[in-house]
Amino acid sequence: MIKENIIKILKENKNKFVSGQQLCNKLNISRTAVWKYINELKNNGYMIESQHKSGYMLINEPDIIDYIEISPFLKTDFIGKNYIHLESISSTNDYAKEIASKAENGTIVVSEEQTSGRGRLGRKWVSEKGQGLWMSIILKPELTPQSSVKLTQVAAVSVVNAIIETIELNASIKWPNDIIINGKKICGILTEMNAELDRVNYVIVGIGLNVNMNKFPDDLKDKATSLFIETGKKIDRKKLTASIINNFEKYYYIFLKEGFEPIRISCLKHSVTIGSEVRVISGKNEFNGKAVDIDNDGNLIIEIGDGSRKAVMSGDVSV
Ligand code: BT5
Repeated sequence: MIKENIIKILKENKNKFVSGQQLCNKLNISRTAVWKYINELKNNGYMIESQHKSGYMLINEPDIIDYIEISPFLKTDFIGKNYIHLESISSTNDYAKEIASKAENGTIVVSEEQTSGRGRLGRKWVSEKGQGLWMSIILKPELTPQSSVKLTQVAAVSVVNAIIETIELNASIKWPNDIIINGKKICGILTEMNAELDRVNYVIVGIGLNVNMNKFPDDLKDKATSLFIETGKKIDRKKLTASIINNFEKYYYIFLKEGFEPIRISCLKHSVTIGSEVRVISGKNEFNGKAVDIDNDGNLIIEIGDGSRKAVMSGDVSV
C-alpha cells in the first residue's frame, strides 16, 4: 500500500520534485523507509530522479500492468480487488487453479509472460513478454456448471466492448471463444471450472489478448493479429486491462441478475459466425452448415443441408 501511495503522490507531481520530508509526513514513515521504497520502485522499472536537496521526481512509468498502474482506472466492486501480478509464469490459469480454493471471489492473476500458455484441448497459446494481456479471473458463483460455461460469452462481450471503449476499434466474436479483427484472431478465452454435479466450486476465466506484438511465429502469421498491427499504434495496456475488468464485472452482474438473454443478444450483435456458412468440428463430428443462432444455453445453432437444425455445445468453427 505504501509503495502505491508513493507512486500516486509522484504521479500527481509528475516532472516535479517531491521532497523526502513531504513523503515522510504524508505517509507517516521514516526517511530510510522512503529511500527503501524508492529503490524498490526503481527496480520495478520506474524512472525516478533523486536529488539530495530537492527529493524525488517521477520521470517515467514502466509499461507493466500491476495493481499500482491499473488501479487508477479500475471501477469495480470486487473483481480485481485482489490482483496478483507476476513477471513470468507457466500459465495464469494454472496458477489461478492452484490458489483458487483459498482465493477470494474476483481474484485476478495477470502475468507479463506465460511460458506454457494454454488454449483449449491442450493447444499452445503464444504469450510474449510485455506484449499482451494474459489474465485469469477466479469466480465463485452460485451457478450450475451448465450456466458457468456461458461465462466464456460474458468474457467475449466484455473484451469486445473494452476494445471499442478504449481504442474505438470494432472486433467480432467467433463462437465460442475467439475475438476476431479483420478475419484474424486477436483474443482467445479459456474457461475452466472445478465443479460437482450441480454446483461449481470455482470458475477460472482465462483471457489472452494480443496487444502490442508486431509479429507472430510462422504458423500463426496468417491467422493471428494484435491491436498494434490493426491500428499501427502502441496501445496503453493499463487502460485496456482496467476496461476489460470493468466491463467484465458489468456484464457478469447483468448475467447474474437478468440471466443469459442480454449476453446472448450482445453476442449475436457482435458475432462474425451468425449468418455465415461454417464448418464445425465438435469432438468426432465434422459437418458444414449455416450458423443461424445462439440458443439460451449458449449453443451454436447450425442449419444443415436438409433444413434441420443442430445445436453445437462446444467445438471449433471455421467461417
Ligand atoms: C483459446 O484456445 O483461444 C484460448 C486461449 C486462452 C489464453 C489465455 S491467456 C491467460 C490464460 N492462461 C492460459 O494458459 N490460457 C488463458 P483455442 O480456441 O483452443 O485456440 C488455440 C489456438 O489459437 C492455437 O492452436 C493457435 O492456433 C492459436 N493461437 C495460439 N496463440 C495465439 C495468439 N497469441 N494469438 C492468436 N492465436 C493464437
